[in-house]
Formats: sequence, C-alpha cells, structure tokens
Amino acid sequence: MSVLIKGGTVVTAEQSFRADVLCDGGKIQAIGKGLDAPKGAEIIDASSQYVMPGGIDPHTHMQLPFMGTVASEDFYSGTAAGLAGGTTMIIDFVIPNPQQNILEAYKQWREWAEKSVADYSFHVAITWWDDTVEKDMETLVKKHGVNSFKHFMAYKGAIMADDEILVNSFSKALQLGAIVTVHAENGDLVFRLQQEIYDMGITGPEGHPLSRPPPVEGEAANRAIRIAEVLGVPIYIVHNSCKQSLEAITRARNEGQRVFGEVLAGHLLIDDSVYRDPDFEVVAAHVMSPPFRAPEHQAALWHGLQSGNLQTTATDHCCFCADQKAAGKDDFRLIPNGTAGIENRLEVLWHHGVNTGRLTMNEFVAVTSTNAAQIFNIYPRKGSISVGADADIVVWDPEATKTISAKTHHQNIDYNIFEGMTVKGCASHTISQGNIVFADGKLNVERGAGNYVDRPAYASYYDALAKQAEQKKPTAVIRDALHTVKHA
Ligand code: DUC
Ligand code: ZN
Ligand code: ZN
Repeated sequence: MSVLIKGGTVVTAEQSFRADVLCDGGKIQAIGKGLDAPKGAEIIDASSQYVMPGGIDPHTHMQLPFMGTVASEDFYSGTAAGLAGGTTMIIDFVIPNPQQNILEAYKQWREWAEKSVADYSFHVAITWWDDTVEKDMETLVKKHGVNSFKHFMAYKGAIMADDEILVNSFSKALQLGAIVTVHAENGDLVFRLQQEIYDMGITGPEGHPLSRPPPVEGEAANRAIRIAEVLGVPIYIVHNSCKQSLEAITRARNEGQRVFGEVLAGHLLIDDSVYRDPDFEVVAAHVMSPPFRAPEHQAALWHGLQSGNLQTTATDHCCFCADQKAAGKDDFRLIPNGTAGIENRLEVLWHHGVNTGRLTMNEFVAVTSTNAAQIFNIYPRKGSISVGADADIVVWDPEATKTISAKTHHQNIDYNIFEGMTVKGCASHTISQGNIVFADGKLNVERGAGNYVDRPAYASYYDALAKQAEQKKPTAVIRDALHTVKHA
C-alpha cells in the first residue's frame, strides 16, 4: 500500500520544510512539493500539521518477569499503545536470570516479542559472568544485531552487576564494538537503607523513595562512568532522575569522554509529592526505580536536555496493576517497581517542552527519536525523514488537545501517572512500516507486524577507541617509562 502525506511541514532533527512525503513498500520513496499520488494510494491531508520521524522509546520492559510477577503490558498491547502516541519503535531489554544462559534468554524474549505490532530491538543485560557469557556476548553482536549491553547496579541478590562484572563486561563490549548502558543506583546502599527504614517501622510505600536518595544514584553513575573512562568504552546512563547523576555525566562530557544520558518523561514532569498521598494505591502506582524526585531535580533535568548533556527521552514503560502492586502492602520492598508511559511520552514532552519554549521542534525530534537512532546505530534507517528510510512517521496536530486518563488510554494498566494532564499537540496519524496504523483516535494494527531491528556494532570507531584506551592504561604508561629508562 502507498501512502501520500500531503501538504505538511516536515520536521527533522536538523530542519523544518514544507513537503509531501510518499511511502511505499515500507520505505519513504519521495519527499518533495506537489508529489502525485500513485493509483490506489491513501492520502493524508497534513496541512497545518507536522510530519516527523516516529518516536523511538529506547527503554521499555514489555511482559517483564520481575519481582515475583510479570509486567501486565505485553509486546502486542505495549507496541500498540506506543503507536497510538506516535512511537513507532521500542528498544526493550532481555534480562537473563543470574546463571541463565544469555543466548537462551535472548531467544525467549525474541519469541515473546513476535506479537509486536511495531518494530523492536533489544539491549541485553549482563547479570552474571563466566566464559560462556563472554562468548555469548560475541555471538549476540556478530550474529544477532545486538550492540548494547545493560547493567543493573541495583537489585542486590537478584540481577545486580557488581564492579567485577562491570569491568569484565565493559572490556568485552569495547572489544566487540558495543555500547554499555547502566541502571545507576548503588545496590548495596539501597539494600542497607531499605533494611534500616523497614526496621524503623516504615513499611509503607513512602519507604521506597527514602531508601533510594539522589546520592545513591549519583555515586553509581559516577562509578560506572569512571570505570568506562579507564577502559575506554562509550557508556549510556539510563533514566537519570537527579542532579547528581546529571553532574557526573556533564563533568565527564566536558572532559571529552563519550557518555550519553537518558531521561524519562515521568522524571521530567512528576515530583516526589506523589509519595505523600495517603492512599496506598496511589503511592504504590508511583513506585519505580529510581523514584520521582524533588522539583529542583526536574528543573536540572530539563536543563540537561536543553544543554545536550542528556540526549534521549524514554519511559521505562513497565506496567504493574493495582493487584500486582498490592504484593507490597505490608512491605514496600515487595512492591513491583515500574510505571507506564509509552503512549504519552511524545505528547507530554511536546506540551511541556515545545509549547513552553524549552525545546524547539527540531530538538523535540532529536530527543524523542533521532538521537536514540544515532546512539544505537540505526540512523538514518530510523529517526529520520529521508528517502530510503523506514516509513515510520508521526503526523502531529499541534492544535489538538486531549486530557490523559487511564479510562481512555490503550496501555494495559489501570493507572496513568499523567492522569488529568491536558496536553495540546498530539499524533493525528501514525505510520508504521508504511501503513497507517493510527488515525482519528483509532488503532488499526496487525499482530506480529513488527520486525526485529538489527543494530550493527560500531566496529572501526571502537577499534580506534580500544587503541587509545590501551595507550592510556597505567600498565602501558609504566611500560613506556621502563623502556625510556632502559634506553637512556
Ligand atoms: N526500574 C523500574 O522501576 N522497573 C523496572 C526496572 C527498573 O530498573
Ligand atoms: Zn532501571
Ligand atoms: Zn528499566
């Protein structure tokens, strides 16, 4: 099927211009003024609308088995909800259990994701270490299009990666031309604080943020960044929620280190007052890690996006309904961590970013799509409006308004953290692989239509980085000094 998007303003990360866009065979075939519609083409009238690359959410957890339950949103409903909000691709996470073969876990997630209605890819978490993990990382990069490995520095006793794992995995990733990513929270500190808070008699969900204060995140971010610096590997810090981790990123970037930072729409827009609600269900619905922070952190995170020290926005979409959250009624440590947002990310960022003047439209495209495509090496196939790119497009009506509610959202969760927020600017049409999958508020999706997206390694650039890192290593410096002495 061909689709002609007529009369709109194309907005990319670099520029804005009036043009029609013709999609056919899943790709963008032509961009220009006055394009003719091929016979049988569907036509979208985009006058007074913006035509942008579909959103890429680089951080989701569909149907994740976690904390004794399974996330309620699966790959079908989750990717559909994304399309309803203009997000056309996700990068989800394979999270092997400790000791589980990581290739086997990867295959399991691939199977679960076959029902996706939009394109998807996977970061793979390194939760334990031995020779087989090292070998399987290589297979994942060379045979399965994985170019990013995730490390949870929290969740002690479960999926936490300690420093030894970080060092081993970071070194291997560099060798393979893969980027490393971390969930930065000091798991030992969280564990200790959780115990102390619980022992003080604070058993309710208000104990959750108390056990994960900003320095716990800042310390871990800084540690991961410094380990990556010594080893010379590029690093991406997921869901920065506070000034402390942003400062660690900013400092390293100013020193020339290749460090990237992600921020969640939720952390930009929701503060820690949600944890003071008297209702268990409301507080538990906001239990995620890292937690929502005091308003001063939100202001800093917006500045991080504006200055370019944070490059991507995501959701950490990980849904648990009220009955699942109730598992922690008497002990906050047992509340499954996670909140939703894939459907609303673009509209809340447009409303609070573009409409307020914090972001230009082009910056909006960069932080919702293009930067993620570039960092994870799928640009310009994704994240661009260019001839030959995948026809993953959102047509955006800047005048449309809507009030967000769990009663009307497509997400498979009984709560919406943006409940009651009225936004101006929403997706009028979403095009995925050249098909109109969302129009006039209605989804028209096909189970299994989503494709797995291979993400190639960054081979030659990383070779140069590896050489550079080798020369800077203390062992190399000592070798050079000894050599000089010997020949003096
Ligand atoms: N944080 C969450 O809140 N949920 C899933 C995993 C994570 O790191
Ligand atoms: Zn996380
Ligand atoms: Zn996550």
